[in-house]
Amino acid sequence: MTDIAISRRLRATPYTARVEAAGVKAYTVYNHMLLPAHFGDVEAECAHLKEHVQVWDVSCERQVEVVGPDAARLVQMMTPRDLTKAKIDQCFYIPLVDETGGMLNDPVAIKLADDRFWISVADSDAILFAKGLALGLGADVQVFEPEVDILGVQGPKADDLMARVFGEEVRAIRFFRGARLSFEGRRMFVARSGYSKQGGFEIYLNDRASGEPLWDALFAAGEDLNVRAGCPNLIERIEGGLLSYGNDMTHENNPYECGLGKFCDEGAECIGSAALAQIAQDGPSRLIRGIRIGGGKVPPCREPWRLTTSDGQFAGKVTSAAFSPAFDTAIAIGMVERDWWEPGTELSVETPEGPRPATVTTLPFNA
Ligand code: THG
Repeated sequence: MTDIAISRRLRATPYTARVEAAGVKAYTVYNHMLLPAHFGDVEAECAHLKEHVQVWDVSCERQVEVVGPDAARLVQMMTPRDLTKAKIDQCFYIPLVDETGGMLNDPVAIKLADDRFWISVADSDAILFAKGLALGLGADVQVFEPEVDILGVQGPKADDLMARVFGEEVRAIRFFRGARLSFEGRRMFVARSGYSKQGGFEIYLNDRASGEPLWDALFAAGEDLNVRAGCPNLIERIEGGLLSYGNDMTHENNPYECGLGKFCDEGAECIGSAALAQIAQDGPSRLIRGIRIGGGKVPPCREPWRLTTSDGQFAGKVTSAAFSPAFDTAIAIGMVERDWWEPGTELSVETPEGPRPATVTTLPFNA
Protein backbone atom coordinates (compact mmCIF):
# COMPACT_ATOMS: atom_id res chain seq x y z
CA MET A 1 0.00 0.00 0.00
CA THR A 2 0.99 3.63 -0.47
CA ASP A 3 2.55 5.29 2.58
CA ILE A 4 0.63 7.61 4.89
CA ALA A 5 2.23 10.93 5.84
CA ILE A 6 2.80 11.60 9.53
CA SER A 7 2.42 15.23 10.61
CA ARG A 8 1.24 17.38 13.45
CA ARG A 9 -2.32 16.20 12.69
CA LEU A 10 -1.50 12.51 12.48
CA ARG A 11 0.73 12.25 15.46
CA ALA A 12 3.54 9.85 16.18
CA THR A 13 4.13 8.97 19.85
CA PRO A 14 7.13 8.95 22.21
CA TYR A 15 7.34 5.20 21.56
CA THR A 16 6.96 5.18 17.75
CA ALA A 17 10.66 4.67 17.04
CA ARG A 18 10.68 1.62 19.33
CA VAL A 19 7.43 0.28 17.84
CA GLU A 20 8.97 0.59 14.37
CA ALA A 21 12.15 -1.17 15.52
CA ALA A 22 9.96 -3.96 16.96
CA GLY A 23 8.53 -4.54 13.47
CA VAL A 24 5.04 -3.05 13.50
CA LYS A 25 3.26 -4.11 10.28
CA ALA A 26 0.07 -2.01 10.38
CA TYR A 27 -1.22 1.08 12.12
CA THR A 28 -4.66 2.48 12.59
CA VAL A 29 -5.43 6.11 13.43
CA TYR A 30 -7.08 6.81 16.80
CA ASN A 31 -7.58 10.27 18.30
CA HIS A 32 -5.46 11.68 15.46
CA MET A 33 -2.55 9.49 16.56
CA LEU A 34 -0.84 6.30 15.43
CA LEU A 35 -2.06 3.10 17.08
CA PRO A 36 -0.25 -0.12 16.14
CA ALA A 37 -2.78 -2.62 14.75
CA HIS A 38 -0.55 -5.70 14.43
CA PHE A 39 3.00 -6.93 14.12
CA GLY A 40 2.37 -9.42 11.31
CA ASP A 41 0.57 -12.36 12.95
CA VAL A 42 -2.56 -11.52 14.95
CA GLU A 43 -3.15 -15.17 15.95
CA ALA A 44 0.39 -15.68 17.28
CA GLU A 45 0.23 -12.30 19.05
CA CYS A 46 -3.06 -13.37 20.68
CA ALA A 47 -1.53 -16.62 21.94
CA HIS A 48 1.55 -14.79 23.24
CA LEU A 49 -0.61 -12.19 25.04
CA LYS A 50 -2.47 -14.98 26.86
CA GLU A 51 0.74 -16.63 28.05
CA HIS A 52 3.42 -13.98 28.55
CA VAL A 53 3.53 -10.18 28.70
CA GLN A 54 3.38 -7.44 26.08
CA VAL A 55 4.22 -3.74 26.01
CA TRP A 56 1.64 -1.68 24.13
CA ASP A 57 1.93 1.86 22.74
CA VAL A 58 -1.56 3.10 23.58
CA SER A 59 -0.59 6.79 23.65
CA CYS A 60 -3.70 7.34 21.51
CA GLU A 61 -5.83 6.82 24.61
CA ARG A 62 -5.60 10.60 25.13
CA GLN A 63 -6.49 12.29 28.37
CA VAL A 64 -9.03 15.09 28.64
CA GLU A 65 -8.05 16.83 31.86
CA VAL A 66 -10.83 18.60 33.74
CA VAL A 67 -9.55 20.63 36.67
CA GLY A 68 -11.14 23.28 38.87
CA PRO A 69 -13.85 23.80 41.48
CA ASP A 70 -16.59 22.49 39.11
CA ALA A 71 -14.61 19.52 37.71
CA ALA A 72 -16.71 16.82 39.39
CA ARG A 73 -19.95 18.54 38.30
CA LEU A 74 -18.79 18.84 34.69
CA VAL A 75 -17.66 15.20 34.41
CA GLN A 76 -20.95 14.07 35.93
CA MET A 77 -22.89 16.08 33.34
CA MET A 78 -21.28 13.99 30.59
CA THR A 79 -22.09 10.52 31.94
CA PRO A 80 -25.06 8.63 33.38
CA ARG A 81 -22.70 6.67 35.67
CA ASP A 82 -22.83 7.93 39.26
CA LEU A 83 -19.37 9.25 40.16
CA THR A 84 -20.31 10.81 43.50
CA LYS A 85 -18.76 7.95 45.47
CA ALA A 86 -15.55 7.88 43.40
CA LYS A 87 -12.36 7.62 45.42
CA ILE A 88 -9.09 9.29 44.51
CA ASP A 89 -6.97 7.16 42.13
CA GLN A 90 -10.04 5.10 41.17
CA CYS A 91 -10.88 4.39 37.51
CA PHE A 92 -14.36 4.10 36.02
CA TYR A 93 -15.50 2.86 32.62
CA ILE A 94 -18.12 5.48 31.69
CA PRO A 95 -20.42 6.00 28.72
CA LEU A 96 -20.43 9.65 27.56
CA VAL A 97 -23.81 10.59 26.10
CA ASP A 98 -25.46 13.51 24.32
CA GLU A 99 -28.96 14.90 24.97
CA THR A 100 -30.57 12.04 23.03
CA GLY A 101 -28.70 9.41 25.05
CA GLY A 102 -26.44 8.75 22.04
CA MET A 103 -22.96 7.49 22.84
CA LEU A 104 -20.25 10.12 22.27
CA ASN A 105 -17.40 8.04 23.70
CA ASP A 106 -16.73 5.21 26.19
CA PRO A 107 -13.69 6.39 28.15
CA VAL A 108 -12.06 5.39 31.38
CA ALA A 109 -12.41 8.25 33.88
CA ILE A 110 -9.81 8.66 36.61
CA LYS A 111 -10.38 10.75 39.70
CA LEU A 112 -6.95 12.23 40.51
CA ALA A 113 -8.18 14.69 43.15
CA ASP A 114 -11.54 16.05 44.29
CA ASP A 115 -11.15 18.82 41.71
CA ARG A 116 -9.17 17.00 39.03
CA PHE A 117 -10.14 14.24 36.58
CA TRP A 118 -8.67 12.58 33.53
CA ILE A 119 -11.05 11.22 30.92
CA SER A 120 -9.07 8.63 28.96
CA VAL A 121 -10.95 8.78 25.71
CA ALA A 122 -11.77 6.37 22.92
CA ASP A 123 -11.68 7.57 19.31
CA SER A 124 -13.84 10.71 19.20
CA ASP A 125 -13.14 14.39 19.94
CA ALA A 126 -14.72 14.28 23.38
CA ILE A 127 -12.65 17.28 24.47
CA LEU A 128 -14.89 19.50 22.31
CA PHE A 129 -17.99 18.20 24.10
CA ALA A 130 -16.32 18.83 27.46
CA LYS A 131 -15.32 22.36 26.47
CA GLY A 132 -18.72 23.19 25.01
CA LEU A 133 -20.50 21.90 28.06
CA ALA A 134 -18.17 23.81 30.39
CA LEU A 135 -18.86 27.04 28.51
CA GLY A 136 -22.60 26.42 28.28
CA LEU A 137 -22.93 25.60 31.97
CA GLY A 138 -20.56 28.37 33.03
CA ALA A 139 -18.50 25.77 34.89
CA ASP A 140 -15.39 26.98 36.69
CA VAL A 141 -12.94 24.48 35.12
CA GLN A 142 -10.08 24.22 32.71
CA VAL A 143 -10.33 21.54 30.00
CA PHE A 144 -7.23 20.53 28.05
CA GLU A 145 -5.22 17.59 26.70
CA PRO A 146 -2.16 17.09 28.92
CA GLU A 147 1.10 15.53 27.73
CA VAL A 148 0.33 11.97 28.83
CA ASP A 149 1.30 8.95 26.73
CA ILE A 150 0.03 5.63 28.09
CA LEU A 151 2.19 2.54 27.84
CA GLY A 152 0.20 -0.65 28.42
CA VAL A 153 1.75 -3.73 30.03
CA GLN A 154 -0.66 -6.61 29.42
CA GLY A 155 -0.62 -10.36 29.98
CA PRO A 156 -0.32 -12.85 32.85
CA LYS A 157 3.30 -11.93 33.54
CA ALA A 158 2.56 -8.20 33.78
CA ASP A 159 2.76 -8.16 37.60
CA ASP A 160 6.24 -9.69 37.55
CA LEU A 161 7.52 -7.33 34.89
CA MET A 162 6.02 -4.22 36.49
CA ALA A 163 7.34 -5.18 39.94
CA ARG A 164 10.87 -5.28 38.49
CA VAL A 165 10.58 -1.77 37.04
CA PHE A 166 8.24 0.05 39.48
CA GLY A 167 8.68 -1.99 42.69
CA GLU A 168 6.69 -4.61 44.54
CA GLU A 169 3.92 -2.05 45.34
CA VAL A 170 2.36 -2.70 41.94
CA ARG A 171 1.13 -6.10 43.10
CA ALA A 172 -1.16 -4.47 45.68
CA ILE A 173 -2.96 -2.27 43.14
CA ARG A 174 -6.51 -3.56 42.69
CA PHE A 175 -8.42 -3.71 39.37
CA PHE A 176 -9.31 -0.20 38.15
CA ARG A 177 -7.32 1.40 40.96
CA GLY A 178 -4.07 3.32 40.56
CA ALA A 179 -1.04 4.58 42.45
CA ARG A 180 1.63 7.24 41.91
CA LEU A 181 4.86 5.34 41.30
CA SER A 182 8.38 6.38 40.31
CA PHE A 183 10.43 5.61 37.22
CA GLU A 184 13.92 7.13 37.21
CA GLY A 185 12.84 9.58 39.92
CA ARG A 186 9.73 10.73 38.06
CA ARG A 187 6.26 10.15 39.58
CA MET A 188 3.49 8.96 37.33
CA PHE A 189 0.04 7.39 37.61
CA VAL A 190 -0.03 3.59 37.17
CA ALA A 191 -3.36 1.73 37.10
CA ARG A 192 -4.36 -1.91 36.93
CA SER A 193 -6.40 -1.60 33.73
CA GLY A 194 -6.07 -2.06 30.00
CA TYR A 195 -7.80 -3.07 26.79
CA SER A 196 -7.40 -6.83 27.25
CA LYS A 197 -8.87 -9.49 29.53
CA GLN A 198 -5.43 -10.93 30.34
CA GLY A 199 -4.72 -8.53 33.21
CA GLY A 200 -2.09 -5.85 33.38
CA PHE A 201 -1.31 -2.19 33.91
CA GLU A 202 -1.39 1.15 32.18
CA ILE A 203 1.46 3.59 32.82
CA TYR A 204 0.37 7.20 32.34
CA LEU A 205 3.77 8.60 31.31
CA ASN A 206 3.87 12.38 31.82
CA ASP A 207 7.14 13.18 30.09
CA ARG A 208 7.76 12.41 26.41
CA ALA A 209 11.53 12.29 26.89
CA SER A 210 11.13 9.35 29.29
CA GLY A 211 9.27 7.28 26.68
CA GLU A 212 12.19 5.42 25.20
CA PRO A 213 13.95 4.90 28.57
CA LEU A 214 10.71 3.44 29.98
CA TRP A 215 10.23 1.16 26.97
CA ASP A 216 13.86 0.03 27.17
CA ALA A 217 13.67 -0.60 30.93
CA LEU A 218 10.63 -2.87 30.47
CA PHE A 219 12.34 -4.86 27.72
CA ALA A 220 15.62 -5.14 29.65
CA ALA A 221 13.78 -6.34 32.77
CA GLY A 222 11.50 -8.73 30.90
CA GLU A 223 13.82 -10.72 28.70
CA ASP A 224 13.33 -13.96 30.65
CA LEU A 225 9.55 -13.29 30.76
CA ASN A 226 9.42 -13.38 26.96
CA VAL A 227 8.25 -9.75 26.80
CA ARG A 228 7.28 -8.54 23.32
CA ALA A 229 5.89 -5.44 21.68
CA GLY A 230 2.16 -5.82 21.16
CA CYS A 231 -1.02 -3.85 20.72
CA PRO A 232 -4.75 -4.26 21.34
CA ASN A 233 -5.44 -7.64 19.75
CA LEU A 234 -8.55 -7.98 17.57
CA ILE A 235 -9.13 -11.66 18.39
CA GLU A 236 -8.60 -11.29 22.13
CA ARG A 237 -10.84 -8.22 22.41
CA ILE A 238 -13.69 -9.91 20.54
CA GLU A 239 -13.34 -13.02 22.73
CA GLY A 240 -13.44 -10.73 25.78
CA GLY A 241 -16.33 -8.60 24.48
CA LEU A 242 -14.39 -5.33 24.66
CA LEU A 243 -16.21 -2.78 22.52
CA SER A 244 -14.58 -0.45 20.01
CA TYR A 245 -16.21 2.99 19.79
CA GLY A 246 -16.73 3.99 16.14
CA ASN A 247 -16.82 0.33 15.12
CA ASP A 248 -19.20 -1.56 17.41
CA MET A 249 -21.16 1.52 18.47
CA THR A 250 -21.49 5.15 17.41
CA HIS A 251 -23.49 8.24 18.42
CA GLU A 252 -26.52 6.45 16.92
CA ASN A 253 -26.46 3.90 19.75
CA ASN A 254 -27.40 4.43 23.38
CA PRO A 255 -25.68 2.74 26.36
CA TYR A 256 -28.51 0.21 26.78
CA GLU A 257 -28.02 -1.05 23.21
CA CYS A 258 -24.30 -1.35 23.96
CA GLY A 259 -24.85 -3.51 27.03
CA LEU A 260 -23.73 -0.59 29.19
CA GLY A 261 -27.05 -0.15 30.98
CA LYS A 262 -25.29 -1.23 34.18
CA PHE A 263 -23.38 2.06 33.99
CA CYS A 264 -26.58 4.13 33.80
CA ASP A 265 -27.47 5.08 37.37
CA GLU A 266 -30.90 6.58 37.95
CA GLY A 267 -29.71 9.09 40.54
CA ALA A 268 -26.95 10.54 38.34
CA GLU A 269 -28.04 13.70 36.53
CA CYS A 270 -26.41 14.24 33.13
CA ILE A 271 -27.17 15.85 29.75
CA GLY A 272 -28.83 12.62 28.56
CA SER A 273 -30.81 11.71 31.68
CA ALA A 274 -34.33 12.41 30.36
CA ALA A 275 -33.68 10.58 27.07
CA LEU A 276 -32.09 7.62 28.85
CA ALA A 277 -35.00 7.33 31.30
CA GLN A 278 -37.35 7.03 28.32
CA ILE A 279 -35.12 4.44 26.63
CA ALA A 280 -34.91 2.43 29.87
CA GLN A 281 -38.72 2.47 30.09
CA ASP A 282 -39.29 1.45 26.46
CA GLY A 283 -36.40 -1.02 26.34
CA PRO A 284 -33.73 -0.87 23.62
CA SER A 285 -34.64 -1.96 20.09
CA ARG A 286 -31.28 -3.61 19.37
CA LEU A 287 -28.49 -5.08 21.47
CA ILE A 288 -24.78 -5.70 21.18
CA ARG A 289 -24.14 -9.44 20.94
CA GLY A 290 -21.53 -12.02 20.19
CA ILE A 291 -21.95 -13.83 16.88
CA ARG A 292 -20.39 -17.17 15.95
CA ILE A 293 -19.76 -17.35 12.20
CA GLY A 294 -19.50 -20.74 10.49
CA GLY A 295 -17.27 -21.69 7.57
CA GLY A 296 -13.76 -20.91 8.81
CA LYS A 297 -11.66 -17.77 8.44
CA VAL A 298 -13.23 -14.41 7.69
CA PRO A 299 -11.81 -11.36 5.89
CA PRO A 300 -11.36 -8.12 7.90
CA CYS A 301 -14.70 -6.40 8.68
CA ARG A 302 -14.07 -3.05 6.99
CA GLU A 303 -17.69 -1.98 6.99
CA PRO A 304 -20.69 -3.49 8.76
CA TRP A 305 -21.89 -6.85 7.39
CA ARG A 306 -25.68 -7.33 7.26
CA LEU A 307 -27.26 -10.03 9.37
CA THR A 308 -30.38 -11.49 7.78
CA THR A 309 -33.04 -14.06 8.54
CA SER A 310 -33.65 -17.12 6.34
CA ASP A 311 -36.33 -15.11 4.48
CA GLY A 312 -34.01 -12.16 3.91
CA GLN A 313 -35.21 -9.74 6.60
CA PHE A 314 -32.68 -7.35 8.15
CA ALA A 315 -31.75 -8.67 11.62
CA GLY A 316 -28.72 -6.54 12.50
CA LYS A 317 -25.10 -6.05 11.56
CA VAL A 318 -21.69 -7.46 12.39
CA THR A 319 -19.11 -4.75 13.13
CA SER A 320 -15.96 -6.63 14.27
CA ALA A 321 -14.93 -10.15 13.24
CA ALA A 322 -11.93 -12.47 13.41
CA PHE A 323 -11.09 -16.16 13.44
CA SER A 324 -10.45 -17.38 16.98
CA PRO A 325 -8.03 -20.30 17.26
CA ALA A 326 -9.12 -20.78 20.90
CA PHE A 327 -12.78 -21.28 19.92
CA ASP A 328 -11.91 -22.84 16.54
CA THR A 329 -14.48 -20.66 14.78
CA ALA A 330 -14.84 -17.13 13.49
CA ILE A 331 -16.34 -14.87 16.15
CA ALA A 332 -17.79 -11.39 15.93
CA ILE A 333 -19.43 -8.50 17.72
CA GLY A 334 -22.62 -7.06 16.25
CA MET A 335 -25.82 -5.13 16.88
CA VAL A 336 -28.80 -7.47 16.68
CA GLU A 337 -32.40 -6.25 16.36
CA ARG A 338 -34.84 -7.10 19.16
CA ASP A 339 -36.72 -9.92 17.40
CA TRP A 340 -33.51 -11.90 16.87
CA TRP A 341 -31.24 -11.09 19.82
CA GLU A 342 -32.11 -14.25 21.82
CA PRO A 343 -28.93 -16.36 22.23
CA GLY A 344 -29.05 -19.36 19.92
CA THR A 345 -30.91 -17.53 17.13
CA GLU A 346 -29.66 -18.72 13.73
CA LEU A 347 -29.08 -16.03 11.10
CA SER A 348 -27.01 -15.46 7.99
CA VAL A 349 -24.22 -12.88 7.68
CA GLU A 350 -23.33 -11.24 4.36
CA THR A 351 -19.51 -11.21 4.28
CA PRO A 352 -17.59 -9.85 1.27
CA GLU A 353 -16.88 -13.51 0.42
CA GLY A 354 -20.54 -14.47 0.45
CA PRO A 355 -23.16 -15.49 3.03
CA ARG A 356 -22.16 -17.50 6.10
CA PRO A 357 -24.19 -19.07 8.91
CA ALA A 358 -24.28 -16.93 12.08
CA THR A 359 -25.41 -17.80 15.61
CA VAL A 360 -26.27 -15.14 18.19
CA THR A 361 -24.51 -15.54 21.57
CA THR A 362 -23.91 -13.52 24.71
CA LEU A 363 -20.71 -11.54 25.34
CA PRO A 364 -18.02 -12.15 26.39
CA PHE A 365 -17.21 -15.36 24.51
CA ASN A 366 -14.74 -16.32 27.24
CA ALA A 367 -17.13 -15.81 30.19
N1 THG B 1 -7.60 2.25 28.86
C1 THG B 1 -7.56 3.59 28.99
N2 THG B 1 -8.22 4.39 28.17
C2 THG B 1 -8.94 3.86 27.15
C3 THG B 1 -9.04 2.47 26.97
C4 THG B 1 -8.33 1.65 27.87
N3 THG B 1 -9.61 4.69 26.30
C5 THG B 1 -10.13 4.17 25.09
C6 THG B 1 -10.74 2.81 25.24
N4 THG B 1 -9.82 1.93 25.96
C7 THG B 1 -12.04 2.91 25.97
N5 THG B 1 -12.79 1.66 25.95
C8 THG B 1 -12.72 0.73 26.97
C9 THG B 1 -13.44 -0.43 26.87
C10 THG B 1 -13.40 -1.38 27.89
C11 THG B 1 -12.62 -1.14 29.00
C12 THG B 1 -11.88 -0.01 29.09
C13 THG B 1 -11.95 0.95 28.09
C14 THG B 1 -12.55 -2.12 30.12
N6 THG B 1 -13.62 -2.85 30.40
C15 THG B 1 -13.60 -3.85 31.42
C16 THG B 1 -14.47 -4.99 30.98
O1 THG B 1 -15.31 -4.81 30.12
O2 THG B 1 -14.26 -6.09 31.49
C17 THG B 1 -14.02 -3.33 32.79
C18 THG B 1 -15.24 -2.51 32.85
C19 THG B 1 -15.70 -2.28 34.27
O3 THG B 1 -16.25 -3.22 34.85
O4 THG B 1 -15.53 -1.18 34.81
O5 THG B 1 -11.54 -2.22 30.80
O6 THG B 1 -8.32 0.41 27.77
N7 THG B 1 -6.83 4.14 29.97
